[in-house]
Amino acid sequence: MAALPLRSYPFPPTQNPTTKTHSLPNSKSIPLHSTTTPNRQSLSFDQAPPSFRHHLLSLRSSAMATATSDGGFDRAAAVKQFDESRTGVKGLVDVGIDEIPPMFRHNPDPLPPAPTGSVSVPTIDLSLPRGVVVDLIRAASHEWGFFQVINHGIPVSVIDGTLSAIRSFNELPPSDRSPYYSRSLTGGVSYSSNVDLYKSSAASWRDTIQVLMGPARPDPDRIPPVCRQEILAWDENVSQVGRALLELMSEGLGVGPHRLKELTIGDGKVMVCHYYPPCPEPDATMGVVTHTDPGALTVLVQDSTGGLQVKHVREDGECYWVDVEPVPGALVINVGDLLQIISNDEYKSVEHRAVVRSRDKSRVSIAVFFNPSKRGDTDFYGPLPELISDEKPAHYRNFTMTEFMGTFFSKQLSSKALVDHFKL
Ligand SMILES: O=C(O)CCC(=O)C(=O)O
Repeated sequence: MAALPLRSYPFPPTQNPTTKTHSLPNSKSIPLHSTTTPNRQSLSFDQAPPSFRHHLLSLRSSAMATATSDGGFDRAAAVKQFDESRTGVKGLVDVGIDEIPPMFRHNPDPLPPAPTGSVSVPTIDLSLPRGVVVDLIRAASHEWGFFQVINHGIPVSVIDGTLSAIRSFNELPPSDRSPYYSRSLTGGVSYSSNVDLYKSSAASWRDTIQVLMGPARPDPDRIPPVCRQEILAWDENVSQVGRALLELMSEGLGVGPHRLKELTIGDGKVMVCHYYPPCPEPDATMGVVTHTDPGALTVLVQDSTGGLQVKHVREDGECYWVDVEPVPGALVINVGDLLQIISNDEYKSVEHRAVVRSRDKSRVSIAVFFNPSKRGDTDFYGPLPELISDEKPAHYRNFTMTEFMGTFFSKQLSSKALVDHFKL
């Protein structure tokens, strides 16, 4: 992650993001025709306007090989040229590459996938009696840090429509997407590839729209029209589910239903809408590298492609990557670092990643990160006092959100060190 506005991922800023003084880049100059008519087709190279074709061709050659004078690979130059193309990873696919550029190559991960059918992330039916749901969520949050929920109240048609709107934006002609491309989150909305592009050692195969949804929403005009209504409605829907889950998880800690909400968790929200284009060499790259989520709670929806994997230590001590199998209509919930700390390790923040699965299919997922909106110098976070006793002393010290976020942004996205940093 680079410059300051970018540092909002996955924490919303404390200032009001509706300030209109900066980009969404050129938002006032985006031609109407490019945004009011959703184009649900991918653009082939031949269909691109001639000026853009030239741009795409130079992008292809520079992304494939950016040579240094000693014959080596100049990663910094490749990254810069890729970023300046302003069309993301999808822009590479649009020009028909048949191998991935070196800057996207990752080292293989030695951890094996779990044997098929041996273990699976729990799926919890929220329509079961409340006491049963609380117990199931408590157990899943403790053992897995991840679970899926069904019967959460969001219709499948809304889920499908939202995922499809995100896909539509990413499959607009490149010349229609690129005016939105920006690493700046000033204004509360950005579209770019790899939030940590300039920091990571290998880029990942994804493009992302980020929207800071709380405590204040951005000016809706900054969200691309082709997915605007869907993104705003998704925020409404997920916020309701998020609040309900926080109550259930609060009860699961034995501190009453409102304790976590009192900490303003649920009010600070960032939505990230990921698009993973089809990939000519899926096994050579990653969608999202191994990481834990720094905030309190994440609510994610994914399409039917699959690719999200959770690191899980089985009862026999073996550690595996376990697929979070797409369940139609389900939401994926996971505990973040902050909630692990607040719960004094009752709930676990678990490492996860997204692998790239398909040579010919794109994948869409939308994650909403919930964080406290109270960020003052006297607002301290740490293990809830109710959970601390002589038998169960505090595992972490208290800190302000300023210190917490500063620590997060000083590490790479893949780091697991945030929780350790505050350990006593
Ligand atoms: O796309 C996914 O399934 C995972 C996304 C994710 O882990 C993240 O945004 O932090």
